[in-house]
Amino acid sequence: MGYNGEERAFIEWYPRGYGVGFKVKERLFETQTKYQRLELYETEGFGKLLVLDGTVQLVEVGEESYHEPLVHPVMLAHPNPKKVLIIGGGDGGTLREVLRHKTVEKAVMVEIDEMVVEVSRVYLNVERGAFDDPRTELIIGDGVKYLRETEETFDVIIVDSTDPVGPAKLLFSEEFYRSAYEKLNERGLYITQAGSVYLFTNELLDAYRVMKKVFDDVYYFSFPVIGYASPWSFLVGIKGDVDFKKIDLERAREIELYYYDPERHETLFQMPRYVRLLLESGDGME
Ligand code: AG3
Repeated sequence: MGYNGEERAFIEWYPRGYGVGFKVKERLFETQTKYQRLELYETEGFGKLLVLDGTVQLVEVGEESYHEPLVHPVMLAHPNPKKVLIIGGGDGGTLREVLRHKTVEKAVMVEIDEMVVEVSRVYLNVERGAFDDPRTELIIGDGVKYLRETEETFDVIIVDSTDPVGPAKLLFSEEFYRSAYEKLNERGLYITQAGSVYLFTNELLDAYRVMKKVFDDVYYFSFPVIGYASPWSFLVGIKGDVDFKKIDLERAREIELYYYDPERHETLFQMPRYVRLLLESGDGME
């Protein structure tokens, strides 16, 4: 894990010694926030790199390869997403993509760590005005508690958290899924990032099984994300009458996209064969 000053590289180490790294020009800073260790680097070719507790959150060049598939498929599968909740997402990239949808009247973002928001605002070219959008409501607080207690309901809930293996584990619990289900409107979609397909396969399978207990339907998909151990997995929970395999292409055409291709939506569902079989083997179980 970490920064190798000699080689001037930052490498994130995954299980079994799999590394994802960037050559860096310099470390801009490192600090311990109330919740986690935050590091910021200037990389050689990918802009700034944001690291939390040793894990890569994003590089500026290519962050859309994560934020686009996290946001647009669910937004375009919902017939009219007006109210959206984001849990985590402190850098503002998810919020920025949500606000590109004209249907959105209100986007609530609940981030636990104010420092991540502050650092991103000042140093990163990611939020691009999203925090100042009049439709945005930014809450610094605990997403689990917020979801349990809020009286508001949402069309889409997006969990942009750290991995299912660390402090964010609670966001992958049955209790949390149940409060999300409860706070979705009659028709709603829930999406969470679910880790590296190859390196966190067990966590992905666990999350899928638990989500199946709670949501009316659950879909999985993967996407190659720059900066993470790809392919990266995403899980979608459905409430009510929504078909995640179908999206609104007309609305999609109003948004210029670089990575996620709405005209090839069906290619999202591509999984390595053994993972698909593992996921499907749980389908019949209750
Ligand atoms: N949220 C997802 C971080 C997961 C990365 N995991 C890892 N590198 N091990 C990132 C925040 C982007 N908005």
